[in-house]
Amino acid sequence: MAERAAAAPRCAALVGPYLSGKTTLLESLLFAAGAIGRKGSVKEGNSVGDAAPEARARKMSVEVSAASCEFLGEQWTFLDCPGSVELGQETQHALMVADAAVVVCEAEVSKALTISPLLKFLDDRKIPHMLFINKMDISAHRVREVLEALQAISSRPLVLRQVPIRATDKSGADHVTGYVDLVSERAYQYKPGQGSDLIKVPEELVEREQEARRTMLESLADFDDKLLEQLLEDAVPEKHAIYAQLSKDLAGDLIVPVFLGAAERDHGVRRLLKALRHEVPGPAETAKRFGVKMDANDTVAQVFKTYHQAHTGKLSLARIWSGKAQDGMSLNGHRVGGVSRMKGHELQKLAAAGPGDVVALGRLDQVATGTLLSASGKARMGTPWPDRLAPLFSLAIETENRQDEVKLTAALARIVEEDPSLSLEQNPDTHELVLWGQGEIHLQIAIDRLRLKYNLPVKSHRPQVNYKETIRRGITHHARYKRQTGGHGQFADIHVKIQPRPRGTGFEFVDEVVGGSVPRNYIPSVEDGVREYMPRGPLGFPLVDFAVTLFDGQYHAVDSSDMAFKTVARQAMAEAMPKCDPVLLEPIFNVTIAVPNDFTSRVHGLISGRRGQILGFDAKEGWAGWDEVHALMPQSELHDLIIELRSLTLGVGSFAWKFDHLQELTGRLADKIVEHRLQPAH
Ligand SMILES: Nc1nc2c(ncn2[C@@H]2O[C@H](COP(=O)(O)OP(=O)(O)OP(=O)(O)O)[C@@H](O)[C@H]2O)c(=O)[nH]1
Ligand SMILES: [Mg+2]
Repeated sequence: MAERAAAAPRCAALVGPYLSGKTTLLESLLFAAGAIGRKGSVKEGNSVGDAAPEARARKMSVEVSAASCEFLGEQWTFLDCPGSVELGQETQHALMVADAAVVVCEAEVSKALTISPLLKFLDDRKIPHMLFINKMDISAHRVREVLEALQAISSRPLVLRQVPIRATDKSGADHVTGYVDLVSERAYQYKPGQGSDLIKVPEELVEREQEARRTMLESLADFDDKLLEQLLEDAVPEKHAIYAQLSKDLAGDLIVPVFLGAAERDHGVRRLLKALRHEVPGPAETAKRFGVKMDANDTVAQVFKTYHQAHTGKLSLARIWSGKAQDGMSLNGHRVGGVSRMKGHELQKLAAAGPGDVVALGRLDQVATGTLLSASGKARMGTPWPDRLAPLFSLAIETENRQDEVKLTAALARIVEEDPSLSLEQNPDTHELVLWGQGEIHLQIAIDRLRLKYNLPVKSHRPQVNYKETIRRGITHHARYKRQTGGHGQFADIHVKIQPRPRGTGFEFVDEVVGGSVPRNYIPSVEDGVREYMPRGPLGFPLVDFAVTLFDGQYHAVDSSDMAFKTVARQAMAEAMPKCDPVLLEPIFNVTIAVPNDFTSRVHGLISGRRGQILGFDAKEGWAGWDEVHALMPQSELHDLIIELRSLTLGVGSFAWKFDHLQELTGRLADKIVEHRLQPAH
């Protein structure tokens, strides 16, 4: 390969399904680059990625970890992203600054589908990406089969860059011992912890190698007329031309190169690192791809992750698009308190960082993840920042120790700042503090964080459903309140008409008093009394959709008061409402479930099994091979819907929801809910 000037610092995101080996790959990449002397592992809890205690405890990544290193004189930052579908927002944010993504997946046919939403995200934004098929050491499938399964879900052509060399051991088991590189046509034998040995292409592989090479070249020829001509004439294209074409097609997200390996054994990792070095575009091209509008001499940086750490305070992880970021400078009007490179939890202070660098900017207290910072304050981003993921799962939480409540609010604010796909709701009906997120694991991680990082143990439980109640029958009622206590007494007397109102029209208070039987100034007190009763009707739930008309009453010149009229109104409601045929109302949501169409019929079963009503289904716009099923479903059935939906769909199914209406609920289910509500414990 020809000598070239060192490229600007580049950044690659390691993404892909849960437990596919991204954090292990990061460790191996850092080791191969010489950035760490000894390899740690996820199992032993000493890897560079996953340094947070919540990650160590679960042996999974819980947030993005950044690690910068130098490889052959060039600066790299790898962003090790969590694979769990519940932590997808982290991955999306990392991808918004990366020059390329390495999609790490397992050599498993049945798991191919799991990368489908990720590929969609990458292709929608034309983010260059390659596949690293990991765990080749334990794969039971042929590369060809895995590739076929992956190709079925990739809208871009996959271009295999290596073919494996296999050998049979004494027990008769088949192992990958090396690979043939399809561009250089060189064969390598893996050696643990070191660069592979160059060997002769094994005799029996020559034919397969030739065929795979031809397939690779044909894929490239689709994007280059000259190459197409050469292939048609059976001419052998030059290697440097092939490399140039590969870089160009990767940069344009036209093809997806595929590499093979086993991160845990360092197999194929140096090859991957070299491919990154030669083929990944630099920060200037990436900023252009994202449509960053900036002045050449401005300092511009994109914040894509926020950390709160005990010893450093707030850190805003940012990619510098242009200019020089320095301690003490002002970005968007905020003063930068330190610039450091990260390697897991290790920080290395820098005097300044330049274009392409990924650095933690200290103490930008007012700056949120997703902010494009600039010295001028004028830089703008073209590609919109990904939307905050809509919440899918919730738990009501409370501190184990009552005196911690104030601390809880502050800690949760930080946790939500670190992970915007979490949110909080103070439910006005049930008075619960509800934590919303993407799934059960997502919330458990947040709860771990409260305990481990903020020393705040919390209890969690399934949130209550926002049941309401209404009446089905109207009556008129007369109520009188009279007390004689010492000096002057209390007196109020009213006649009210109570009537049901149509669903969704709420409460109405009507004043039909004539001739001053209830003086003007007491009428608002009557309404107040009625409203005071409303949060807890005869069935124990908030009352909605009814009208109270005050049409007559009596007062006493001395003994009547606002308080007396308020009390009599409350009393009237308590006496009359149980006679108005009260009925429970349950919230019904409009739900849209999105799944690959192989699963559509299962989703129908899922909906009907949860008292849902299917409204119809159609193809999901912009998502080849996916359906959307529309349904009405009761809120009480939505709590763990995402859990069952994911287990039915290899984790890729998701849903959107919004409140639709309240619907009467009668029969045994309603009786049980009311009975539970009216228990003395409540
Ligand atoms: N056999 C084998 N196991 C591997 C390989 N790479 C990783 N593993 C194992 O796979 C498991 C998951 O590895 P991680 O590196 O934590 O995977 P990850 O993709 O970072 O996981 P998440 O970030 O939680 O999605 C660990 O037990 C690793 O030891 C490999 O090449 N071969
Ligand atoms: Mg990981």
